[in-house]
Amino acid sequence: MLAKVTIAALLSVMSLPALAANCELTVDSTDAMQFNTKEIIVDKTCEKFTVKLTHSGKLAKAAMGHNWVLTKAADKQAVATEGMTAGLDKDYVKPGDDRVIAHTKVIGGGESDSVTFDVSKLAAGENYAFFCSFPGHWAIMTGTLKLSS
Ligand SMILES: [Cu+2]
Repeated sequence: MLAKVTIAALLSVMSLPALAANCELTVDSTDAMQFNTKEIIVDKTCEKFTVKLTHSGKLAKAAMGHNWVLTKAADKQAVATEGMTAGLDKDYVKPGDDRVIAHTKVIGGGESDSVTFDVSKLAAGENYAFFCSFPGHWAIMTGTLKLSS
């Protein structure tokens, strides 16, 4: 009986780190126009979620700049297309675009930027997309984001 209780207690302690929600993620981008992740699941127990974007390449942001933009999947193409004309000084995001849930600034090689957003902005069952809105990048540099069920 004693041994059984001890094992149960040990197991519950061991499983604690797995239960603690991870509410931040680093996404790396490269000179080869890639993100290192294609799918992000946001734990619904997170109040806020932070994405840190890094750029492990060497090219300047005017040539191979990247940002991380989050929208509903259905809004991705329009937001990316309209963001393109906003220009680099607006981080290729149309000012005041309320379809944009979160975005970082555009960074170049060796740089990084972070963005934190309220998880309450995400709805269960909705399909979200993240992408880079630098001209010509959004079709390749993209992935899905969902709220955990
Ligand atoms: Cu990019």
